[in-house]
Amino acid sequence: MDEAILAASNKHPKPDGKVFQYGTAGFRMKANLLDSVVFRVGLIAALRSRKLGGQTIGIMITASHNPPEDNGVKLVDPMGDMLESSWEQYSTELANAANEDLVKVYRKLEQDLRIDPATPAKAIFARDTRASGPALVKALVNALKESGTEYTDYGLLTTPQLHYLTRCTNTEGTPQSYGEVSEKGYYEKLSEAFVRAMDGKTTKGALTVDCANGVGGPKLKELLKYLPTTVDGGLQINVINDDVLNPDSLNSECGADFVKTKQRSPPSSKAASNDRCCSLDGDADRIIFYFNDPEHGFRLLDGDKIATLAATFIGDLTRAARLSDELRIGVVQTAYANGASTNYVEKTLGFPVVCTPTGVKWLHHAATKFDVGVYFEANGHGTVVFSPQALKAFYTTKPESPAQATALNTLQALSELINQTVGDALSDMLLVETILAHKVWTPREWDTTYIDLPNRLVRVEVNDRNIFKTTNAERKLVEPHGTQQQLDSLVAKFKDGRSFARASGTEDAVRVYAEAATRSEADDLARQVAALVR
Ligand code: NG1
Ligand code: ZN
Repeated sequence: MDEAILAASNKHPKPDGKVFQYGTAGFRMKANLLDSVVFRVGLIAALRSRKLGGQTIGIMITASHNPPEDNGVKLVDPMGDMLESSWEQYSTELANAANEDLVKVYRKLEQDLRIDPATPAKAIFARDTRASGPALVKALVNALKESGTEYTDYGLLTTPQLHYLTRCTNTEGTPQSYGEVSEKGYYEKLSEAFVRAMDGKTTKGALTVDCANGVGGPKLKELLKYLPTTVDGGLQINVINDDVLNPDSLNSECGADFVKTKQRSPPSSKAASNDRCCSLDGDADRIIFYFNDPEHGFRLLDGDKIATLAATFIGDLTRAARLSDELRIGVVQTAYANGASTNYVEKTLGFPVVCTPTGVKWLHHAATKFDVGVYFEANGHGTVVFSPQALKAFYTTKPESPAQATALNTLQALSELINQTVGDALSDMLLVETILAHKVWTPREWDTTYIDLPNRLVRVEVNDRNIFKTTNAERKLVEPHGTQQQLDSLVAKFKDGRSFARASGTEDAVRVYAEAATRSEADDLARQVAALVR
């Protein structure tokens, strides 16, 4: 087998002098540099699967919101969560092994991790719509074959669909079964749960969905075939930016990242004032909502607003279901969450807020400490996770009134509708539609639940971003020495000022975030902190 792996790896040689790192989003870079990395990720999947007694590992080839010429690859653990942190290091090691040492490093990992090479290995994989995807799939398949890994190629999928299928595959035929192991099973699960959660309520007007010209487009259109139409009180959806034939259009002038960073609708949107709109990102694991207010212009309903909406609704339901004393609801955010949202959750809703470092795996982990853990990054990546106790309470509590029965029924439906493995734009979209329908809210009513503090996010190019070391969920700098004191004294000059600087995990830059009482003060503070770290 070693000779076969070596021979195959020689067809996917590592480019000279390139250093790779498994970061918050796996490996991500210009697609033409990825061939060797994807091959080696295939080998890691084999090791990981064998280490876990032959459970199936997921592999997703995508670069999410990055430009079309980029691509990336990430691994999914058996329950559909992100690869366990300690394995990021092993992946990095194998990706950086010299061509001639590859088999040696592979076998050494196998030995060090006490992996029995005789254990069967299984993997499933999918890709987004990028033009570079099929060639990278070939590299992956070569590694899976030569490492003796049994695999299923699911073709094009959204990232959360691959997470769903990974979990379904590993729980099939057990009491923890997560759903039917097929793409169709995903649509059926979502649509059945949606109809049940809506409980006869209807949405008002259409929702315009911008699919970033990515894989979310065809998958949303597929999902719509399973959902009830407006005639039976279902959804009215206008799909835009669903061109997957022209690869250059991906994430171009559209998509969640464009809308969030440019603070404007995609130019292609024909939505009228006050119309509900949302944008997915390139692999449909992020979603943000927005609308154009005739008085105040563009209004963004970001991940913070989705989190507060979900926490409010689930909080109301648990009270109506008489479960609020036994179930702990909490919200997990990162330092990028707007201060007004944190304040709203703690003071108005009365739920605890936990702050974690950037990266969904941290948020997800913290959310599982609650019975109902609502987590969203401000950029729209997130979901709600339910503890086994919460699920048990939803399904076994004997209702003593019709109102309690209804609330329990809706909670059960939500636990099916919400993707428990990872943030899922399609599932989150249906969740928001459900809540707005129940509350009979327009986006404007949702928007006015609290008012965001003006804020500014700046990307600062520095010589070496690795000198910036943080603590306290990335909110304080410990290195370079003295910088935090200077930052603190800048912040002190601004009313409601808050600012932090951290090295990006996905780009070669430092990000500076600032918020303050007014727009100009937030801009000013961001500028001053950027100058400090530059
Ligand atoms: P970095 O580059 O580490 O700031 C960005 C996003 C994260 C997360 C990751 C993974 C911001 C400020 N940061 O991380 O929220 O989504 O990419 O894609 O949006
Ligand atoms: Zn994404």
